[in-house]
Amino acid sequence: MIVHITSGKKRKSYKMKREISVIFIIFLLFIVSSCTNNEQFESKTLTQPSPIKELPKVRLPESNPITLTGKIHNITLIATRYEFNPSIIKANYGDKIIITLKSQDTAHGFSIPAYNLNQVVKSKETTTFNFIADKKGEFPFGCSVVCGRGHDTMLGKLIVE
Ligand SMILES: [Cu+2]
Repeated sequence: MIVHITSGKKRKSYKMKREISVIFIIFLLFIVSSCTNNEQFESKTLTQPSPIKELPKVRLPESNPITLTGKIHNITLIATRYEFNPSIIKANYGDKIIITLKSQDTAHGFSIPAYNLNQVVKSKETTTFNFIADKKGEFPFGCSVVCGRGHDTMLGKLIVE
């Protein structure tokens, strides 16, 4: 093909043109291949469920990180107008508390809002329930059934250390 080209200048310009065209072809090939890759990727995502990505290693808070002590407090709690006896319940963090709530007169309730606990005992009946002392601190409890004039003063305290 370069038979008729005689001058060095012409040969040089031809060489340059050839180089440019080669670069251009490579560039075209690159574009075409990247386009076809994209198409393949798109069709993959349309027809196949995306592969499950490994979740980032975030340390989630444990749902119940409390270590149980194994200790059980069996408490008989007498409810009368207008007091609980005992009015103070002490436990250590992680203890289990079993309360036998006895009404000696009318219906009463035993409510610890901080523990989201509310148990009602019918007139002169007994009810038993339990919970884990999984919050540290001092938590007031009170009667949750309006039992008379002094109902609002029918209070006690749970102390978890
Ligand atoms: Cu009451």
